[in-house]
Parts: sequence; C-alpha cells; structure tokens
Amino acid sequence: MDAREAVLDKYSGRVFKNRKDHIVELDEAGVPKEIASNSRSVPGLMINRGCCYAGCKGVVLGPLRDTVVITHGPIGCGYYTWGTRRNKADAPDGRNFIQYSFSTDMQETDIVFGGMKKLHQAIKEAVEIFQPKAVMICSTCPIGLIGDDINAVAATAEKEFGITCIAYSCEGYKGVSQSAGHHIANNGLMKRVIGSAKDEIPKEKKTFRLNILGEYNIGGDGWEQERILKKIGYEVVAVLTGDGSYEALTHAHTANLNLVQCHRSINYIAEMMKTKYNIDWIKVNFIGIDETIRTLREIADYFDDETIKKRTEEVIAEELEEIAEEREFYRNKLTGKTAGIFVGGSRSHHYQHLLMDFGVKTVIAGYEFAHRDDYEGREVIPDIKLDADSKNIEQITVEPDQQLFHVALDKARFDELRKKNVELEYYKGMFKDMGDGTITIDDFNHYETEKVLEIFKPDIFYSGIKDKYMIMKKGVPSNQLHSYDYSGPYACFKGSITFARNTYLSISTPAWNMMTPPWRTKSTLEGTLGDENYA
Ligand code: CFM
Repeated sequence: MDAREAVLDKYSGRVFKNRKDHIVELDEAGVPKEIASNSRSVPGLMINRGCCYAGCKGVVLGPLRDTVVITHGPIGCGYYTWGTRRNKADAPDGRNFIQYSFSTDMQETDIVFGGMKKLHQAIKEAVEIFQPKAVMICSTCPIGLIGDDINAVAATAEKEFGITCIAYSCEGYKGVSQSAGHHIANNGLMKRVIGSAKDEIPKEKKTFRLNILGEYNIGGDGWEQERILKKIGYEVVAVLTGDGSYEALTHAHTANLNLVQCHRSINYIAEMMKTKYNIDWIKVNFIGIDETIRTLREIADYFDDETIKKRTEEVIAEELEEIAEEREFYRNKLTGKTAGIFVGGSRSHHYQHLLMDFGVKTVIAGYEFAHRDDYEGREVIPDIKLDADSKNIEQITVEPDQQLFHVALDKARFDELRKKNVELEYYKGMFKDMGDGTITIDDFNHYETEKVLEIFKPDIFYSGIKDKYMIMKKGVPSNQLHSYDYSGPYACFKGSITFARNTYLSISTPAWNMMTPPWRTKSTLEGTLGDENYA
C-alpha cells in the first residue's frame, strides 16, 4: 500500500469517494497532476478551515490600521477574530485601531426586529470617538439570514458623516472557506478604495514605485520586506494590507509594479489593477534566503536600471554577511531533517524554500483552502469548473481607465523576462517544486494528519493552533506558521535565522515524545450506560 492508499484506507465508501481526489502523490517534479480543491469539506471531519467572514474581515480588511472595521453580528464573531492573527501595525498618523474589536453585538430582539438602526448607531459612535479614515462593515451569518440591508445603512452613513463607508456581504456561510471572503474583500477595495485619490501617474520614466500585495505583516514580515526594498532604493506606495492604510490604498494606482506575495488571497486585485491601470504584477517570495535573493534580482531586472541592479547586489551582500555565521550553524544542525507543512493558501509552498536553505526537506505539504492554480499553476485556470459555491461570489469586471493608465512594458521585454522564468502575470504553483514521493493533501483533516505523521515520521510539522497540540501529542514537534508562535519576523535574510533558530529549538526539545500519557497505561474515563460499567 502506498502512502496515499494508506491514508484513504479506513474511510467509508462515501468519504473515500470525496477525499481520494484531494490527495496526490508527487513522484517526479514537473509532472502535471490534478488535485480537487476549493470544494465543500466532508461534514463531521475535523478540519482547519475558517469561514468567509474570517477571510474578508480577519484576513484582508482587518489589518488596515486607520480604518474601523465593524462586525455586524452577534459578539462571538467579533470576539474570536479579535487579535488572534498577528498582523502587526504601527500608528504613524496616530491612527491604529487594530487592537479594538468593533461589533454591533446583535441580540435576539435585533435578530427578530432587524439590526439596521443598531448598525447606524455603531457607525456614528465609531466616527465620533475614533475619527477613522474609513468605516467598513462586515456581515456575519445571521445578518444574511434576516436580510439587513447593510449597503443602505452604509450609503446613509456615508452622506451623514462625510466618511467613506463600505459594506461587505461576507456572511460566514458563503463559499466553502475563507477564500470566498478574500474575493469579496478584494472586490470592495477595488470598487471603492484603490485609486480613488485619482492622483496622476508620475510621468518620469524611471520611478521605482512598488505595491506589496498579499503581505499581512504577520510577526512583522512586511516591515522586514519594506526595510530591504527601501534600502535598495524603491518606494513602497501601499502594502495590501499588512500595516496598511486606507489612505495609502487610495494612491496605490501610482505604483509601477505590483509584487504578489500571497497569490491566493489577492490575485484578484493584481489582475484587476492590470486591466484598469496596466500595472504589471510579479509573483515574489520573501520567505527563504535564496528566494529573497531571486525575488530582489527579478524586481531589479524588471526595472532594468543599472543603479538599482548595483544597489540590489550590494544589499544582498550586506545582508548575507550579517547572517553568515548563524546560517552556517543552523544549516549544520538541521541538514537531513524532514518536515510537514500545512497552512492556508500560500505558505505551504513558500516555506519549503526556507526549509531547503537549511537542508530540511518537506515530505508532506497541504493547503486548507487554496485553489487548483495554487497547486498546479495558473495555466489550469481556464480548466477550472466553477461550482455553485463559487458562482455565489460576485465576479466584478473592471474597465481600463485611460487617464490613469501606465505605459506598457515592451512586449519583447515581457517575453524575455518570462523566458527567464520571471513569474510576470504568472504563478507556477506548489507542485512544480515537489516530487520524489512527497505527498500533498488538500483540506487536511486531523485523521489524515495522524496518518501522515505515522507514515512519514517527519522531524517537525508546521501548522496552526487548531491541530498543533494534536500533533505534539503524537510526539512530533509542531510550530505555528500562521501566527509564528509569538515569534517572527520570518521574512527575508534576518527572518530566516529567527525561523531556523525556532525550528532547531523545537526539534532538539522532543519533550512530548518522552512522556507516557496517562491514557496509555490506565483508563481515564469511567461511566455507566444502563446497568453496565465502562472504563
Ligand atoms: Fe495568504 Fe496569509 Fe496564507 Fe491567507 Fe490565512 Fe495567514 Fe495562512 Mo493563516 S492570506 S493564504 S487566509 S498567506 S491567516 S497571512 S497564515 S491561513 S497560508
């Protein structure tokens, strides 16, 4: 029985039929394989996904520091998305509201009689107390069910208070995961925020203005990227949306190039900005030493400017020099180890490179909610069949804005860069970097995690809070790649050392493996059923 068969073996016929296409063995890198993804999870399986509201409010809109994001719904949704994602933010203009949780705290009577008045009152209070740059409203499940017209409330509030107020119908039940919420948030930002300052496109030929898309500043990753880019001589116009601001987004159309870090959560905006403003986008990866070097060289190559190219090499050399000793130390300690990685929709690919920098091979990888293109590459997008859950999410079309259109990159130059494998308007996906008997599982569940731990016996398994302790109880160290276990940044050069240190500490502390849990030696639960005793 191969690994895939062993994982599927115990499933009932119905579950087997569903799960078999979500598990793929990759023997040779580059051999095309298809994987089922972005579809409904099997009810009853313990999975790690979040909901549509989590993707819209928690992931994309939440990190905007100068914006009040109001959760319209019962308090639980607001509470459980309060501060659990470590998207750090500063307060350069005195506005940083991300440590607050704003909610309309819907009660039973509001559900019966409607919550629109309460929402209006919440916006009023937020504007008066905090004077934010904008207000965003995110709907939770009950709001969609009772039919509160949040768009009408937003429109009235906008007029009354003279502030941008945008409503997002991102009820948790929409779509199959947080991925639906990313799409809804992307649409709203594109329609109402990005480019709304309408400032002219700088005419001078050589400007090096970048947006970083799909970087959420978890543990300070975005700050590390900005530090390096600014040191080289780039201007960072806007970051979407880590330590991001509404204000900066209104000027985002003035950038010359969009860098896409997390393809899954933001490729919609990258594509729409290309259509509307003719801004090229390039898939980058600031996770991993070699990947950061590749990324920096490709950006320099895109602009094709001698000063920028020279500065890029100088900065790379300086940064490498600073980490040389520790890099060597951790490489010696970690070479030959193996890892599993299971995160949301992009990190499971990015971190394989960082692990490789230290000689650690990834033998199991999976995404919670990625789409086929994140696994197989964007070339499969035309073949992806939209099911009813995806059709439920609005697809907006944008038109070219002739006034704010950027000068196109010369076609020959575009082709030349693509030939050099620069991922211009392209993402190759995770599969092409795997192979060799490794396994990929879409929408992992806890049973499958236990199975792959038994089969592959990795030295470490990176995942999140929902399964971390289940993994540790199997005796395998587990570090979180969503929140970084309160550590970070992990991006770029210095970040890679912090990551390697944490990995080394975890692998060298196999405490859970040294314990015999009480349930192995004696029964810990006792009860009666009818007249019978159970122990
Ligand atoms: Fe993109 Fe993210 Fe991720 Fe994601 Fe997320 Fe996250 Fe993630 Mo947690 S936007 S897809 S919805 S890189 S919150 S910062 S770590 S699951 S792999």
